Amino acid sequence: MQIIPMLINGKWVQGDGQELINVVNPSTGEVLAQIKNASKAQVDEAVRAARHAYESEEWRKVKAYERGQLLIQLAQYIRMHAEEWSLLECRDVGKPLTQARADVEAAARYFEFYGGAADKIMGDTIPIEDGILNAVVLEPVGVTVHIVPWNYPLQITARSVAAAIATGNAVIVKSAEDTPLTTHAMTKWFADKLPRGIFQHITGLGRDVGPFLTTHADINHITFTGSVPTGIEVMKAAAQNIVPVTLELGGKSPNIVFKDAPMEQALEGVMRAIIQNAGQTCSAGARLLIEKDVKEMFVAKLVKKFQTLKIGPGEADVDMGPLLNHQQYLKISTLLKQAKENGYVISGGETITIKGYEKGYYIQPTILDGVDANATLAQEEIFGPVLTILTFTSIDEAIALANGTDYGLVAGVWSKDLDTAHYVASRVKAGQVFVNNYGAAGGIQMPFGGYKKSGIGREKGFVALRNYTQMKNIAIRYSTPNHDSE
Ligand code: TXE
Repeated sequence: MQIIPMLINGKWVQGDGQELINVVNPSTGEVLAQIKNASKAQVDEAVRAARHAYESEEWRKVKAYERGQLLIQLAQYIRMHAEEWSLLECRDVGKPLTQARADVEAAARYFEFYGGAADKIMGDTIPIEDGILNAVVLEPVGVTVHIVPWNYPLQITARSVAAAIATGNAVIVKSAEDTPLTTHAMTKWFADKLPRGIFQHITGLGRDVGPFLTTHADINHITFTGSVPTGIEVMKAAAQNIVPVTLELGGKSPNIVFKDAPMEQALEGVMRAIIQNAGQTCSAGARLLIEKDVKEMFVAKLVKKFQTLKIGPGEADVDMGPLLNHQQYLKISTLLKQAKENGYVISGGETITIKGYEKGYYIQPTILDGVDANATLAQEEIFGPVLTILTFTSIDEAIALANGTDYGLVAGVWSKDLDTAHYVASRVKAGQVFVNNYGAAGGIQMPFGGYKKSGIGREKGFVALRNYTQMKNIAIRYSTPNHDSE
């Protein structure tokens, strides 16, 4: 069985930890590979190597456009090996191949986008007075730590790593214990293309290895995507050394459907928003807010659509794959059991056993109705294909429901009326609002991040480059030669 090695200080090494941690294909239960925990000493070595590489003349001398070219080469390499990387992601996460292929293409686009941006990260000049040139320059922050979750491992690694390398930082990635495979593939590519220590990969259980990184005194930034409780831990750890964080912590995002919505598009949009990646998406459309007048019609059609979905192993390229692991499966099947006992399930609600794939973590896509807006099922992230319906009778009630959770990542508004759409978009507390679509095909270029407990800061787009740069103001006094000679 392959033990996925880490890349630390230019060397391929296994974690010092004794325990072998299985990396499992959620579609089949097959063990794909194993990892070991990095020790504190290994994390220290990685941080020291990153610091040394970052401060080196060798890295300083790499021109901005050369960093960009390197990232664009990686994008090209990813496209050339798209099928191989898609299969890795499909097996590691359990996602349908079509989704895995979209993730691989998105990763290529992140490297291309930030590769293109590398030599266009411009500062500013500020007028002060005659004899002073005041320049604002953007410098790299230094050593950046990237803690990646398991739901979109390749995309989420790519989006922050690409921005951090484009801006000239030294990067340490901690992959999620369940899904290290595509990060390992990326590490193999970077290994001989970058100076030693500029890109490193650490493996291990988050609760054990994560704090070695997040409490380290010699790192300069942490990008974390994951749950709210772990986000709080990361933020507390970072506070000890006044290290800035970018946090993306998921949501309970609403799709708000008005009676004048483009109905067929809304139906498809609402369904896709919750079944994509089996609902294990930070921006999943987990709540349907539906106007009372059209509820019966809309929900009847939605139930029909849900019931035609094909569920199965990722490699069969079905509509929906399994959940990621036993922990997620247990959590969600327990919630569904309670929902059934309370009479909320109007479609789905059962676990599924698929012949030949009995060890896979399959559940039916599920719709819940009758849940109180303040109940856990309508408030907390479930992170599975479970849609909770809430009903409204006025636009202000819709907005209050949309804003009535601790989260604020994404919202969808479905209405043909410009006034309605714009009014809602301006009042919903969410980092991204989509009108008559949901997700805008991924949106590499669009700032992404949350209001409230959905996080701090923004990823994606040009704005994310700011996460990895430090602003320095340089004021230069000069005098004219004639004045000097007087
Ligand atoms: O998350 P964690 P888990 C949510 C989702 C899911 C729940 C639990 O609701 O059901 O979180 O999933 C690393 N210091 N999201 O337990 O713990 C860990 O190794 C540093 C939403 O997987 O947040 C992994 O790499 N790192 C989310 C990453 O943090 C630590 C995506 C996420 O783990 C750590 C994933 C620590 N103390 C889960 N503990 C989204 N926003 O999309 C763990 N990690």
